[in-house]
Amino acid sequence: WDSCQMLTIKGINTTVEQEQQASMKEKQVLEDLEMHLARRETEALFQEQPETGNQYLEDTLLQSYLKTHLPPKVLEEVHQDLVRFGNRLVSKIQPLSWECELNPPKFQQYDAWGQRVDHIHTCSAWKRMKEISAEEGLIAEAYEKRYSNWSRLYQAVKLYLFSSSSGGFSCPLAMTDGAAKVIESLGVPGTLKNAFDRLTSRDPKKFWTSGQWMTERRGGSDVANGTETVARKQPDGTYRLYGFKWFTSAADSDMTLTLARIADAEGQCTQGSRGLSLFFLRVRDEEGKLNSIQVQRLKDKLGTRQMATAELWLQGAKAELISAEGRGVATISNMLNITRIHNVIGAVASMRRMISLSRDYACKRVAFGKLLKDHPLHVQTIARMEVQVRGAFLLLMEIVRLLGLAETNLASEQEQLLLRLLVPVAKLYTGKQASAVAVEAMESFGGQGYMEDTGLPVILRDTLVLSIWEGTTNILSLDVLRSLAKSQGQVMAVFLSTVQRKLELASGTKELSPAVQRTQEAIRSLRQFMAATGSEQALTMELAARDFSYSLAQIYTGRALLVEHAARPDASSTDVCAALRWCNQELCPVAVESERGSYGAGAALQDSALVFGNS
Ligand code: UCC
Repeated sequence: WDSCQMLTIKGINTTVEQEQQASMKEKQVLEDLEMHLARRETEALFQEQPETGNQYLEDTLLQSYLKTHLPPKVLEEVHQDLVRFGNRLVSKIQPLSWECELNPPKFQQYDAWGQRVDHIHTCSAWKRMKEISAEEGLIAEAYEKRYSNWSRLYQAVKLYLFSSSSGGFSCPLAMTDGAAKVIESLGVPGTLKNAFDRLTSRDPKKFWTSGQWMTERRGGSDVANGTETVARKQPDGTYRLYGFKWFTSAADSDMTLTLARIADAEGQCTQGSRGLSLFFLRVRDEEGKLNSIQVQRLKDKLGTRQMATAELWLQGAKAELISAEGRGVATISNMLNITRIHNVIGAVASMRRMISLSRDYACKRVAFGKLLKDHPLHVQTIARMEVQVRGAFLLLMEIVRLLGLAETNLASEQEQLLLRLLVPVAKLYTGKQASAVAVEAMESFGGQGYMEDTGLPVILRDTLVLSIWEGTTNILSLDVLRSLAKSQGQVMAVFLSTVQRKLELASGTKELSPAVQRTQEAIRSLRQFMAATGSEQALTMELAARDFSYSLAQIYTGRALLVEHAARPDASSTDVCAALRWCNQELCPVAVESERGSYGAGAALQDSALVFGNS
C-alpha cells in the first residue's frame, strides 16, 4: 500500500511548490514505512511457544514401567498401538481439544415457535471425541480383557495419554466406565445387556456414554441424607423418578445411573442410606425426546467448560431398578471407585502435561542472557514437580495393576483390600498434588502462563476440580477410615506388611539405603500412631483422617518408587534420585501432628476458636 502511494505521487506533473510538498510527503511516507517495518520487527519478537511431541515416546517413565511389568508379547502389541495413538493425539486429537474449549455447550430452552425443547448443543469436535473414544476402545479395552489382567492397565495408560488432549471428554468416559463396571458387577442382566454392549462398544455408531447423577440440592457429599428423589413403581414393574438433580456432569450422555428412594403404597420413603436404591435410565428416547426430564439450566463453572453440566428436573422419568432395594450406595460405589481412579488418571496426566510444556519452554526461553534451562533455581523448581508426578504415576499404575488382577479373579484377598484402601488414598492425594503442580508450573511461564490464549489457564482450571468432584479431600479421608472399619483393621495390616516386604527387596540396593531407612522409620511411626489411637475416641481418628491418608499415600508412593522402579536391575540414576528425593520429605505427617497434640479434644476446641472466635 505504501509503495503504491509513492508511485502515484511521483507520477504527477507538478509545480516546484507542489514538488516540494510531494517530496515532503514522500519523506513522510518513507518514515512511516520504516516505522511500520520497525514495529513489525518488534512485534515479531515473540517468545517461542512450548510444545510437546508424541506423549508416549516422550514419557520414559511410562515406557520403562511397561517394559518392566508387561509380558513381552503384550508389550510388543501395546507398544505399537501406543506409538500410533501418541501420534494421533498430537496431530488430530489435540486440535479437537482446543475446539471443544472454544465452543462450549449451549443450552436452548425454547425453539423459535415457543416450544420447550431443552436442547444441549455440543460442538462437532466434542461429538468427534465420542467417536474417537469408541474407535480407540478407551472403555472397551478394559472389558474385552484381551490381555487378561493387563487390559485394565493398558486402558488406563491410553486414558492417561488421552486425558490432557480430550477437551474434557475424560469426564463422560469416567462415568461410562463406572456404569459399565456396575452393570458387569450385577452380572449383566438381560435388561441391561444392550446398555452394556453400547458402553463397551468400539463402534462409534453404537457407543453410548453414561452420566452419574448423585448430587441433589442438599449437596453431593452426604448422599444418604441429601437425596430427595422419589421412585414410584409402575404396573409394568418399571419406576418413574421425581426429583431435582442439581449437578449432572456430561448431561448430553445417552444414559445414566442415579439414586432414588422407593415410595411405598402410602407414598412414604425410608430415609438415610438404607432408603436409597440404584436406577438405570435413558436420557432421551430414540427420537431424541427427553425422558420426562426438564433441563433447568447449564452450570457456569470455573473449569471443565467444554462439558455440559446441568440442573435437571426429573418429572416422572422412566427408570429401571438395578440394585436390591436399599442397596443403592453400596451398588453405585463400584462406579465411584472407577471414576475416582479416572480422577487419578486426570491428575497425573495434567501434571505430566504441565511439566512437559514447562520443560520444553525452559529449552527455548532466554532470560538474563541464558536459556531458562541454564538457571539452576528454575530447573530445581521443575525437578521438584517431576518427583511429584513420578510418584503419582507409579501409584496410579499400582492401582490399575491391582484392579486388573481383581477383575480377572487373580487378586488375593489382601490385594483386594489394598485396592479398596488405595483408591481413596490416591484420589485425595493426587487431586491436591495436581492442583499444586499446575499452579507452580504455570508460574514457570511467567506472565504468559496467565494468558488465556496460551491454553495454560485452561489446564489449571480443569485441574482444580480434581480435588472436588468424586468426593472432596476430607470426604475421601473419611472413606479411608470407612475402609479400615469395614475390614476391622485388616486392611492396615495388609498395607503395612506389603510395604515392609517390598522394602526388604529394595534393601539390597546400596544407593537406596537412605530411602529404605526413611520409609522404614515412617512405617514404625505409623504403627506407633495406630497402636496409640486404637483405643481412642472417634474424634481423634476424624481429626487425623487427612494427615493419616497423606501418610499412607506418601509411604506407599515411596515404596512404589523404590521397589517397583529404582531397585530394578536396569533402573537409571534418575529413578534412584527420584526415590531418594521422595523419601526425603516427611513421609508420616500423621505421627508428627499426633505428637504435637493436633488430634485431641483440646485441639478441636482451639481450631474452632481460631475459625469462629471464642464466643
Ligand atoms: O457425580 C459427580 C460428578 C461426576 C463427574 C465425574 C467425573 C470424574 C472424571 C475424572 C476424569 C478427569 S460428583 C459426585 C460426588 N459425590 C461423591 O463422590 C459422593 C461422596 N460421598 C461419599 O463417598 C460418601 O462416603 C458416601 C455417599 C459413600 C456415604 O454414603 P453412606 O450411605 O453414608 O455410606 P455407608 O453407609 O458407609 O456405606 C453404604 C455401603 C456400605 O456397604 P455395606 O452396607 O455393605 O456395609 C459401604 O461399605 O456402601 C459401601 N461403600 C463402599 N464400598 C461406601 N463407599 C464405598 C466405596 N468407596 N467402595 C466400596
